[in-house]
Amino acid sequence: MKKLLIASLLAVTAGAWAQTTVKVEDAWVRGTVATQKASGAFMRLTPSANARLVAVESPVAGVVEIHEMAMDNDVMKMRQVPGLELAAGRTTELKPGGLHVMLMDLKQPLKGGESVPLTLVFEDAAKQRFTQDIKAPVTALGGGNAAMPMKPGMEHKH
Ligand SMILES: [Cu+2]
Repeated sequence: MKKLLIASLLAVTAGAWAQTTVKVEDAWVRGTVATQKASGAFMRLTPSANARLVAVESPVAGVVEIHEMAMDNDVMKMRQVPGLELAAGRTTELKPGGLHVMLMDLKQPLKGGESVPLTLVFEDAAKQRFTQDIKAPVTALGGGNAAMPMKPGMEHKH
C-alpha cells in the first residue's frame, strides 16, 4: 500500500517536472525516383532532457525504422537500431552516411518540393512517451540508392 502511494506520487512528480521537449532542426527527406521503394530522412535532434527516439511513423511509408551505418569487414552497412539515446542539451545528427530514419515500402515517389509528414516518438527519462509531428521537405537528388553513404563533398544543403 505504502509502495503504491510512493509510485503514484512519483508519477505525478514526473508528469509535472519532466516535460521533455526535443528541438528538431533541418529535417529533410531524400527524393526518390519512381522505382525506388526506400529513402532516408535526416535531421538534428536536441532534447531538453535525456530522451530516446524510439520510433518514427509516416503516412508515406509502410515501414519506418531507425538505422545506423557501420563498417562490417570494410563494407559500410546499415542496420536497424532499437532506439536512439539523446543526451540532454546535446545535438544528435541524423545525416547521410550515418544515423538516419529509413522510410521503406514507400507508397509513392517522393518528389522535390513536397514535404513528408513524420511523427517522431520519444521516450523521456521516466519512460513516458511523447510525440512530435514535423514536416520534412523533400530534397530532389534523384537516382542513387536511399541512404547509401555519400562522399562528404557531395552532400547538398539547401
Ligand atoms: Cu537505412
